[in-house]
Amino acid sequence: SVEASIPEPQREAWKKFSAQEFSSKEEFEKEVVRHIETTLARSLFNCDEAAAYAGTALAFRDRLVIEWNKTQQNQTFADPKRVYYLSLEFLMGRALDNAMLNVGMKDIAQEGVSELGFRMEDIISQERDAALGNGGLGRLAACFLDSLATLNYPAWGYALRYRYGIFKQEIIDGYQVEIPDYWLDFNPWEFPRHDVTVDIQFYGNVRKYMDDSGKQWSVWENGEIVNAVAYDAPIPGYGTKTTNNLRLWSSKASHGEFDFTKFNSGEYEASVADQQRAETISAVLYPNDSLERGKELRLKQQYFWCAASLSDIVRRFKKSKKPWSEFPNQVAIQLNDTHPTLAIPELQRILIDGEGLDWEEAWSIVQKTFGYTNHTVLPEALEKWSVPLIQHLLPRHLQIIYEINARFLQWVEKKFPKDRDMLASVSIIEETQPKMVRMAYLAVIGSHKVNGVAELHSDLIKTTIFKDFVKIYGPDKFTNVTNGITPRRWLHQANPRLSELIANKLGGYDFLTDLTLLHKLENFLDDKDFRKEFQEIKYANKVRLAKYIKEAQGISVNPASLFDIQVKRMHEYKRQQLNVFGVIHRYLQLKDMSPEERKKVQPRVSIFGGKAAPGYWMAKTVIHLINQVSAVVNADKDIGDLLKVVFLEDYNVSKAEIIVPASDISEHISTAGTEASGTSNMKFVLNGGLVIGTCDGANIEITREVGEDNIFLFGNLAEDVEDLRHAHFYGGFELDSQLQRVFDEIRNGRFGDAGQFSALVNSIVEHGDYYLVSDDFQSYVETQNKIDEAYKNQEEWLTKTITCVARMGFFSSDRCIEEYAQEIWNTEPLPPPKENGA
Ligand code: B1H
Ligand code: IMP
Repeated sequence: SVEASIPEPQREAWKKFSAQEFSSKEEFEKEVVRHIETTLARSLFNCDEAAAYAGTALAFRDRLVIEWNKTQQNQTFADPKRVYYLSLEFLMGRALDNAMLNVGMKDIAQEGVSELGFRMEDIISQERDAALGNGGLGRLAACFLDSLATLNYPAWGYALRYRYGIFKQEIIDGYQVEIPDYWLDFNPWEFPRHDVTVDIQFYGNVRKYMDDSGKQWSVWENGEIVNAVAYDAPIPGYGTKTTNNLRLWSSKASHGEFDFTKFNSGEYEASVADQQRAETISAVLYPNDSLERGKELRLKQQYFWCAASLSDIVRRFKKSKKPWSEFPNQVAIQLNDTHPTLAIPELQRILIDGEGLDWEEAWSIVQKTFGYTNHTVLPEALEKWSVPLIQHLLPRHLQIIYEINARFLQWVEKKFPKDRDMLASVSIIEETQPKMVRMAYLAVIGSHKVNGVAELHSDLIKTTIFKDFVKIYGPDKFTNVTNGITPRRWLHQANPRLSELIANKLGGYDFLTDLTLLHKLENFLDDKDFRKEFQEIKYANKVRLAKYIKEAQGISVNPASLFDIQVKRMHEYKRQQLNVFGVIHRYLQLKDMSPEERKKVQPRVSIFGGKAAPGYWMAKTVIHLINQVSAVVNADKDIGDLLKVVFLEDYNVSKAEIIVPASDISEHISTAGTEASGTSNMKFVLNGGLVIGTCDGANIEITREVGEDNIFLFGNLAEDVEDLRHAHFYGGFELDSQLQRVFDEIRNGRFGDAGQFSALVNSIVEHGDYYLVSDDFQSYVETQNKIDEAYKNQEEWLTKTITCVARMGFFSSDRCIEEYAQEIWNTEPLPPPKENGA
């Protein structure tokens, strides 16, 4: 604040001593050693790789902080419209490598640490992943932060500072075991802001009163107060000084909550228990991807985070002393799925109960401020909260939600008189027992734009879950922003040799900030040296992954084999079961062959990885089956290198950086219409791998970009899914004979105790095969055979992979952010000021 400023006469002295960035190798080394000796109190006789990591991270952290301060100062001074990205998940991964590359000092640092006796790779791998997310939705948020900073948008991320991120997965006897991820022992990237705290209220009651002027007010009172404390992390852009902020809220007992009478009367434990209860709110990330479970603590997390973030945003706005009507011109808030939907009634509450605006004026501000991104149409993922639960926890918000709904329904009634069905179908309140609040409807009604994350998905939401809202609002409220990925992490960082090769050909690294420049690679399709090196790099990446597989899983694989990879959260709709049934089928065929026939077979390694939600029994069964198949196949002397099956433990962002560059084929084989977008498909192709996929999510747009000849599509289309499901129930069920054989072998115990897998098999043969595994099996197997054939012609394969890389420009998250900025946020970049001499 202004009062905290250093007085004018002393500023010269201050500036003289202002922190400076290191800019040479020697200065860097000096900083590393200083941090190890003073910040860490270690010495050259006591410096392991962990300490070297800490010293390097702290040296870079200082650099980031200097630019971060300047960026924040500049944004405060210019006071432009800011973007606030509210996401319960940010799957950031490691920060050091990203910081070095974005700042552009990795080479210097690499030489520096080597002079001090370390290897950069070893140092980098000391860092723990910041794993505050489940999967695609959380990683998308992380890619967006990178793009926002790189493009100089004044933007903040807001989330929770979970003490435990997504669990670590161990595989014991073929089963998933979850280990808590306590990741905060040493986290140099976060800054506690003990001066930035917000009181958050829960429970209590609402009292109405009239003031002297006759105006009605509602006060929410007598609740429990929990404290939100801000922790900030710097987000450096690539090739720019802009360094944005990710603000994470941590929950703490408020002083009111810490009961000193209990404390003094010897009930020490009871008072500490209260404290712990408050701290539980931000304790743990819910580990469900695309599944809602309606737990009270989850609702508490959501409100705690929304209320803290909005209080912060409103406080910042009020510093400018602009009228409230200006709020939507200063603030754009993007809701990452429905998880932050409570921000809508919360802003309305602040404006009417706190600031005294009347309903209409407040509501118009709310609607102009929010945008909502939908990430799924799966019914089990659509959030609903029970009315009694909200009533208990947030009584004032429930009133506001009812008022929003009443006014909305009145308005709909005028547009569609006497259409009772329409009113029931679009009501925010579902008339079940108990009544439920449909969060997606609240999000649609409270936002000015709603977007899906790939073209097919954005079309589907308009014809399914939000069909009636399209009738009500017209189609323009609904739009598409196809997902993207940051090429900085997913090409430059994960695949430095490929990035360098491309830079050599294109004459520099401009493609990292304008990915469409990759199209020029098509000019080098006939360049022998380029082709050779491209191929060598892929091979080296496969060698690196093979080495990792040996270390981590103890399985030897031949890097000359075709690497077929499916890594993503374990989910029935993603159909890892289809993949493993295909693997079993392949194994059975190999067993049937004569040694002569086997010689003609393309050797393959099937690599799986991914976590199952701890309560998702079917997904855990699929993990178990993969591990059983792996044990049987890998030990079979007849098979040798012709087929290896690997389940990689604990798939996460930093492992993805090793896995993604090493694929020949990756699998994106969801039942058509179920995967909203997918983003790993983009990452694999950008790194020179081809895709086997269904016509689903972003696969469709990848096909549009790379051409049908360069992707292996199979399976039924989204438009046919409903009829097929219907047919399963009413038309009887005929199983594909090859799949029948796979099931027979599972049932006769070839892959261990058959009882373990009966529910999995029965979900298909007896319970309707909801995900259409049997319908797509034949087409899947045939397409895999085509892949074997195609791979034998290595020159053609190489041409395909290079062509694909060249055509991936569209999938940069920079393109997405520009679309959001123009179509939804109406914001402009704020480039850093030119510095003297720069
Ligand atoms: C996606 C989720 C999700 N869609 C609920 N929905 C969650 C829903 O904790 N929860 O309750 C967590 C996650 N995640 C994914 O978003 C889609 O399935 C992908 O297709 C998409 O690429 C990704 C990013 O848009
Ligand atoms: P806000 O106050 O929460 O909007 O946070 C943005 C902050 O950047 C503002 O508090 C600015 O005052 C603040 N800011 C301005 N200059 C600096 C700085 O040098 N370092 C850190 N924050 C700064």
